[in-house]
Amino acid sequence: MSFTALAHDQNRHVTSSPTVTSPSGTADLRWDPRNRVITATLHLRGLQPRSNHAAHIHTGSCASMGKILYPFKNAVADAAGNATSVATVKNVTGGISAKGWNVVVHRGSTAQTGDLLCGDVVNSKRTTSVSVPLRAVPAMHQKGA
Ligand SMILES: [Cu+2]
Repeated sequence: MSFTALAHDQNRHVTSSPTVTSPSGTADLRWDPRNRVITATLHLRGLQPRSNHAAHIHTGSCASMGKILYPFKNAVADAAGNATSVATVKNVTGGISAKGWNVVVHRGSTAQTGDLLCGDVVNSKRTTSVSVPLRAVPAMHQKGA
């Protein structure tokens, strides 16, 4: 974010062009050992307004993504490009994996649209609550699933 002073050029009326932001977000995973349910909540920002994104927990890592493990409800951005989505996963006896999971937000409404954001789930202390930062997936890593 830069706050460079804008030249006040009266001849170039600047209409409300949207601020260019890059997508980012977090995924908060919480495991309740009593009912063995993982509740995962995506918080996304910087999306295209009204865009629709498939999101999943995949096996593997962001660098080497595996198959879909748990689906989120599709995340639908509001007019400001923000979105939230929840996944509820039942019968998880082992809790949040120490490694080998990653959270993926896809570019469009299906898993075949490529990968927009990804974050590796790291839970080496085996806690019941993990916050996963999501980062843009470089185009070179696009696999489309
Ligand atoms: Cu996926």
